[in-house]
Amino acid sequence: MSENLSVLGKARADYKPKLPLSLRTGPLKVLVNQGNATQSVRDQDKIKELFPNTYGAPILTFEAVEEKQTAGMPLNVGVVLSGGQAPGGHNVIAGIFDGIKAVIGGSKLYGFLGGPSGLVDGKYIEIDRELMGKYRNTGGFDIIQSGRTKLESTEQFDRCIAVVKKMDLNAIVIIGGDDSNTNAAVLAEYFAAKKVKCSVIGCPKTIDGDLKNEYIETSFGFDTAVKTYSELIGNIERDANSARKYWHFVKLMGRSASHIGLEAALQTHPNICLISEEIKEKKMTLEQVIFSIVDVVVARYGAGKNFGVALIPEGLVEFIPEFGILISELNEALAHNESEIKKAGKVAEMVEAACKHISEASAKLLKSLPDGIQLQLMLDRDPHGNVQVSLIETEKLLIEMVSKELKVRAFKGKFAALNHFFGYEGRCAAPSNFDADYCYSLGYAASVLVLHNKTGYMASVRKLTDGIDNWIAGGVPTTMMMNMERRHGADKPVIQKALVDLKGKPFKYFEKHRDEWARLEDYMFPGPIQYFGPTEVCDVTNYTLMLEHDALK
Ligand code: FBP
Repeated sequence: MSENLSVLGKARADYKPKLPLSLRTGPLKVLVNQGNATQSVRDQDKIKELFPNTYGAPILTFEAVEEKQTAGMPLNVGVVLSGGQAPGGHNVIAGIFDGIKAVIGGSKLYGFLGGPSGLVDGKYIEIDRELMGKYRNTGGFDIIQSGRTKLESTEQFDRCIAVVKKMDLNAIVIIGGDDSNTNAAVLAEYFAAKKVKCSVIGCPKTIDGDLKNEYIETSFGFDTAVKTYSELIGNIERDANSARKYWHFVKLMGRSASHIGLEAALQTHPNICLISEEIKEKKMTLEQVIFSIVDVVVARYGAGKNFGVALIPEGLVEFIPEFGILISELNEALAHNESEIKKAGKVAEMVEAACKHISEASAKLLKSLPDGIQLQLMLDRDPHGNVQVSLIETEKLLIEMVSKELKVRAFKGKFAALNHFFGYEGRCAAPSNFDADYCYSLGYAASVLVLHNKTGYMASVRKLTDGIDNWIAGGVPTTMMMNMERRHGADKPVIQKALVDLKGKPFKYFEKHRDEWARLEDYMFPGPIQYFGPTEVCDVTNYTLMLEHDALK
């Protein structure tokens, strides 16, 4: 790591993340309360059959007590950072580090290098106090790097077992999103079936905000990433309102879910914000989506405002029904005929080859798209079978189609549109105070789960808008969040993604205000994340969480 810490970086290194009261007495004095047996969100029989050893475990909640609850034995723990970066990952590791060292000084933390492949290949480093000290409260995953290898084959699992035995590990903590935590659950089940005494614990990470439910109120990193994007969007709005000559189309990361776009809209009040989940619910065609944008452009022009800001979720195309069908047909076609389709090499030939394996309607749509988008739709899926939506230039597609429609409508003004894509700009930002504290608490909670030999659990910290003292730490069985979904042309057990709830309070708030935001320049400029200063400025979390918990003041 670079030793060139900025002035802020140096000051930030001294920040002491806060823990909830239930963890503040140290891991040994934590009472683990067990709830009732649980079941998966859907497909219970199938998930139970696939996870016979780990299914049905109870929810766990931690409580600080006076008496030690268990003897302090040395723990050897391996940690993996998996998938896309999210602010606060280093603090999760710091929480695990401090937790196991508080059990007994001789405990050791190892970091597997480069994501899950480091675990399979036995590539790791020991994370000691000095190394950990350089990464506290920093963004990024660079302490041990990340990767997207999917753990799924028996051969990989057996290699993990060999590594675990050689390193004499008590536990592996996998810090990842829905797919990586699915891997963690499958690995936990495999270890349990093979009587390997090594726990597998997950931690909920992803800027996308789509790994959430009653017990996982938010995934870490969402808060910081969205605050970073909102700062940039606010700056763009101010520029648009000053120059009054451009329309800015801003695509935002977030995969299938529009949580990032919705939260950024709540923070900045743009003129347009598309919500993929709503488009799907209303079964809007691509043409209708374009018309809805053009209507706003024309109305604003009519009011003398030939400028504006539009937010576009990166997963949009998957939710426009005809695109959704095209993508799932292409997924199947590529899963079974990839070499035949890709052999051609040239886009037009690949399109021809793909069209032989998809419906007539999808073939027509694919052929009608610009070359660049055709190619982007046929790129390799990620190791989990997801289409790589961050590589599809939806913002450019929309600009092109809006321009065409404006010509059809004989638009008198000049439509000067600029495109932006915000994703990487926020994924490694230094964690907000909220993420710094939340992540540290998640890591510390993971160390308690390890101490109590729990496996197949995800660390959980709840009541996140109630003040840190009252946060409830514990563990949730990962199988509880699972259902069966189609991936890579086959049905697989996966953690159910949490998409934007159209009946939820964040969306309802947005729906109530968006027409006004479309017409007016009610822009909000959130500015940069503040780390030092009054608590109402520095410790405030995001609108999504506050609205969901009726905590918006
Ligand atoms: P995760 O689900 O792994 O947390 O992904 C987060 C994310 O930033 C998505 O928003 C985005 O689509 C994807 O990663 C891009 O990842 P990559 O840079 O590996 O293509």
